[in-house]
Amino acid sequence: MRKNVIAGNWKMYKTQMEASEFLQGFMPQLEDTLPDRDIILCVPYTDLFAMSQNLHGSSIRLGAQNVHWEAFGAYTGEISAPMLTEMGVRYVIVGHSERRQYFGETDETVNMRLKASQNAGLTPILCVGETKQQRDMNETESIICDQLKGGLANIDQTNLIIAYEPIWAIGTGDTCAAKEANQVIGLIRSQLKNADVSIQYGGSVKPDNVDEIMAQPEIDGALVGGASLQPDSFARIVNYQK
Ligand code: G2H
Repeated sequence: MRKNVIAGNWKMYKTQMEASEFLQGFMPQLEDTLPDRDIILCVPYTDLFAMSQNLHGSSIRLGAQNVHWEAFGAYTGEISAPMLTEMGVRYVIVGHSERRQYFGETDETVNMRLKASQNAGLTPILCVGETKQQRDMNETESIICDQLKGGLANIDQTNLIIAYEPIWAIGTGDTCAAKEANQVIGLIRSQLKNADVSIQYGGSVKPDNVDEIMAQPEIDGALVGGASLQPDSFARIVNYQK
């Protein structure tokens, strides 16, 4: 059964103190019974410890935004999957377009990070998506298929979430039409071996478009950047109505 999954991606925002303030505003706004959806907050590494303590006993799950493929070693500045799990982290974003664009992430390194995450018991959220130029040249399908093929080579698809994030719709306010996102997510699903993988849409998801996005039959959730930073807007998003 596919599960609905709403994840906030805080990117490089919020100090530990700001993260605690966020939770004070956010937690009281969560509706009591949301058994049909998982809620995840993917926060900066420096917020993880305080967040894991503050979220203890709550239904909100903790995620990181990247992970190294080795369990330990001389990799200055990197963080491994066992380090994350020990801190109570259960999810990790892998291959976000900002990591591909600014930090040289490739399908091969994405694949290694996915393997390391699953080996440590983390559920990776694999991000795929095309640029505006690729979309304009009708290359969306081939780009997505290549990213899936390379990223998912020899990867177990039972412990996996995928996020379709068209790069042209990220942080731009320019949302991909819900129907178009639904169509691409259907294509992604057709490429998978496991029909139960949850597939999210990401890219300028906001309180005023989340209901329409979540009403699409192929879309199982949202990966939310900017609108996850304010307690009120993220609360409205996780309390979406289908
Ligand atoms: C896409 C998304 C979160 P935003 O990067 O992963 O960010 O919602 O700000 O477009």
